[in-house]
Amino acid sequence: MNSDIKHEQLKKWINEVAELCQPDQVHWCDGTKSEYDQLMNFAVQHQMATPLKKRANSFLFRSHPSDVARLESRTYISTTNKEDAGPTNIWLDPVELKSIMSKLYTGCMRGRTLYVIPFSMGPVQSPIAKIGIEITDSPYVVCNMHIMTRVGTEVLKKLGTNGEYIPCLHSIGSPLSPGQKDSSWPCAPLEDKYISHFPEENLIWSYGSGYGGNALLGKKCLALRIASAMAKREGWMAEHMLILRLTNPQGKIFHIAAAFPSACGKTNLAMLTPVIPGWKAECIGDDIAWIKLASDGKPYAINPEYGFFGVAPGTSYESNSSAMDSIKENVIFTNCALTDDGDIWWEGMDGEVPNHVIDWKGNDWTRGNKEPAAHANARFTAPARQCPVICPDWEKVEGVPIDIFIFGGRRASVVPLVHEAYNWDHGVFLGATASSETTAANIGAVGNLRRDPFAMQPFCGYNMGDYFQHWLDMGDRMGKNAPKIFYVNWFRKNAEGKWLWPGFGDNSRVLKWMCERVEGKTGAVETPIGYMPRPEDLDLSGLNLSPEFLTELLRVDPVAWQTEAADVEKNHFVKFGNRLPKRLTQQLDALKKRLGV
Ligand code: GTP
Ligand code: SPV
Ligand code: MN
Repeated sequence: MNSDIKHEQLKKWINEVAELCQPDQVHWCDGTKSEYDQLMNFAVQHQMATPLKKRANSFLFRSHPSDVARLESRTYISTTNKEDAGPTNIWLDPVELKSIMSKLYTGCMRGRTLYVIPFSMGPVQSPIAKIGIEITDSPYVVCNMHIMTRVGTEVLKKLGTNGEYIPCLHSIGSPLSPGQKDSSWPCAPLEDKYISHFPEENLIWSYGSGYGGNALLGKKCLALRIASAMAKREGWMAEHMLILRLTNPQGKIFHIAAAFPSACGKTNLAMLTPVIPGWKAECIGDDIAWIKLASDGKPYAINPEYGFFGVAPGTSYESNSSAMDSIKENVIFTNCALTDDGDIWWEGMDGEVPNHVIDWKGNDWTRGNKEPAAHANARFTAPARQCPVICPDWEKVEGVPIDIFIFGGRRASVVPLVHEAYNWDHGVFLGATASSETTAANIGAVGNLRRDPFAMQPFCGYNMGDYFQHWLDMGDRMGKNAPKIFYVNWFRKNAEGKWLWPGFGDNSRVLKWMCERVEGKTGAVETPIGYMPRPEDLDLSGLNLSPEFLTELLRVDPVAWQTEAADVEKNHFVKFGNRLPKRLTQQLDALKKRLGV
């Protein structure tokens, strides 16, 4: 295969890495089903994967208990000047970081195969797409990349003899000595794990973890961290956003892009089943949007991915039937529980809790056990084309025109169900000050309130202050074509800790209000934080929501919001120093004034 590769610079890079990492062999991936099958066979034979009797061509992997999610504390943005990484990223000097990692990479693939994965983020022929080459020593990563990205010879063909690509070097960091038995999820200890980005040279080096965004480098590393820096330089946007198409009963189409932090509802909203008669929703993407302004002045978005890497716990026919129907076959499950009849299970699935399963650690688990059977960040990897509500235009090379941007997060209190920005700058302020409770999608404390601007806190590959400015600049360029901006919170709770809002399919009620706002067909009231629906502006037909719950969902507590504003000023905006756009300070001042501060 190597001899067929016409791209000299690519071959040179592969040879250099092979010399450094010293694998037993090099395999160029062609993206075919037979390649996938061979790798899965290998994983099954080496007790890394369990084939599932109940789901065709589907496999369960159990990760090492130390390697269960993204690792923000070991994720680096490495730029020449520290200020260019900004206050929200962990920075290391590129020379120092490369020296540390080169030592780790030395001989790290001994006893293993080096796989070269040519992949495209976005439909191969899309003008918005980008090519990456991931080197990895993990068959699990190769199989996941097969599902999550477009892999194979088509990509190499497009690359030609000198095409541009983003080099993504990954190793699990666990060489094998001759005769050594492999473990079922080899990885390196925490202190040797590095997920490193060099945005000045569009380069990714990841070492030591085999899980999710740490290892499937097309996703967060390329499509968000590196792409956001490229987008800033080149005048487009790389966002942590789902994309969905909503069609109203009159047949009018709306495209919505929504940014929520990890494990805060993107996959669920992307696939929602509207509860309001006559409204139809179709999924275009569930995690990432790449957006470019077209000649008509509108922002067009593509989903750069090819599959879903979705949170398993909580997914059920009740909450997300489209996700359940997407995962019937050809799926990789990670850290789910295994039932006695050879299926997967997790907390929140429909039906009875099984009496006995093998939990995500591989141990016997019986009903009533205090520990969850599936890890809270257990995931499914499924081809997007298997989604029953995938939009027929999901692979349209020019993307779809966005009408509405939504920001949001997980807030048990203070933040109402929905509010609308007064204008673009106010919308950018809403994005820039977004906050959420932390989730199991990252290794670390869960439930801690933090600012997560634009749901990009862990994913912006450059100074977040400059990113805010980029949003303002894009708005200026779009002018009257700029989408309306909304902010939602599906997660407000009452004093007893109960969700006030049913969520999931009922979120269509809120989307309907947004679409009618775009059309100028429905009312709203001005509040200090933005426009909000009056109870009568929301379509609540058929919903059994108590008046007290509705009042609480739409309540804006001025005192609590004064505290929010003070927190933004004293703990958030200060971090950005002179990189904070003046226009956002003006928005904060205007908010304070509306709050009477
Ligand atoms: P990442 O893949 O990490 O980026 O997550 P995501 O933003 O796609 O989140 P996802 O849709 O997978 O939802 C995460 C968790 O939140 C799941 O357990 C869901 O069941 C739950 N969830 C999603 N939407 C809602 C909602 O509207 N209301 C409530 N209460 N829970 C929700
Ligand atoms: C997220 O954490 O936002 C994810 C999962 O989508 S991972 O691919 O691990 O980043
Ligand atoms: Mn995500």
